[in-house]
Amino acid sequence: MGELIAGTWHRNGIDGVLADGQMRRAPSVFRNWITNERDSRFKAESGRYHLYVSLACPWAHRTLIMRNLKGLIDLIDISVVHWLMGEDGWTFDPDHGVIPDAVNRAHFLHEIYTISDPDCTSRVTVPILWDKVERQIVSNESADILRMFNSAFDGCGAVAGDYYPEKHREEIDAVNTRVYTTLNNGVYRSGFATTQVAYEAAVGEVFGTLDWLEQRLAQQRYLVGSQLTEADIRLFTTLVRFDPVYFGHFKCNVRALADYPALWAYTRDLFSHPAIRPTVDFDHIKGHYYSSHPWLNPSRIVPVGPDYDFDLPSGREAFA
Ligand SMILES: N[C@@H](CCC(=O)N[C@@H](CS)C(=O)NCC(=O)O)C(=O)O
Repeated sequence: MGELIAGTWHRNGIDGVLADGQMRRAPSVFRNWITNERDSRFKAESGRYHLYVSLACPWAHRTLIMRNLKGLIDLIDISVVHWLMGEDGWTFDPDHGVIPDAVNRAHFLHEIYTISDPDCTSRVTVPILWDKVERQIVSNESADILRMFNSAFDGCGAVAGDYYPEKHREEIDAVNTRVYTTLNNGVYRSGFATTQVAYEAAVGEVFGTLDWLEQRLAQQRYLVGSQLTEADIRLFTTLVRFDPVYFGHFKCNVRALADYPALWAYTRDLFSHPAIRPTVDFDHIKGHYYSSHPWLNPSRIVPVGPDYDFDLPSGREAFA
């Protein structure tokens, strides 16, 4: 990777573009950890933490799914930003699906970062896990928030279920690494590339990984072992956006997700899960991407398709 071109962080919401045209994602800066240990600074407690999300964002989406799976709805309340990420970033402008900020009464999401750290100059991203007691951000890294939700609240009302089981951790980590680099983030690297070479490299990786996943999921219902794990949650939020957004908007159009029989059935299987289905909002997803990147879509027209039925039976139960 080359050097970051000065001044491109924050530009039009892109994380950063390197001199050779590759997009690079900025690292998350708040990395505290909630635990259930007695002397923990961020102790797991019902009602203490608040989650800020966008329904459009695949990273925030992961945390919403885990919150549902672990029965944390009554323990951790949420705010949902407006789907448009404009000049001022995320806002709480009223619209369907928006849940205003009842904790800090912010109108712009950047206010939350400033309350937490008045000198903060980092990117303002979702998700954010907020501590009402310390009045600061615990974490703005979705991968960490997933792990915290998976186990930290088990002693204070979370429902049973381990989505990062000890015996599969190595394999989950390995799958996550490939899926993150080449697919979750790969679609962004494809869409935000500013040279043909950088774009073709990224899109090649996207489809290399989709081909690999298709083979794997033709043999088994879930990515690792025989149960739903965080690896599936992390993959799902990219797959469900693939044909509606990434195929066209991010130029990931070698094949459609629906051209992959196992991956398409897998996506519908997860979509039908009672903890997952209510977290998918295609209006926020499509509205966000097609309207928030005017350099990719200057007209901001939101395509009407694809005309898919995510509710079609998946037939994946046969693997169970
Ligand atoms: N590493 C972060 C990335 C989160 C992220 O990039 N979120 C995007 C929305 S999809 C965002 O808020 N971007 C704001 C911006 O680009 O200014 C995580 O996984 O939690």
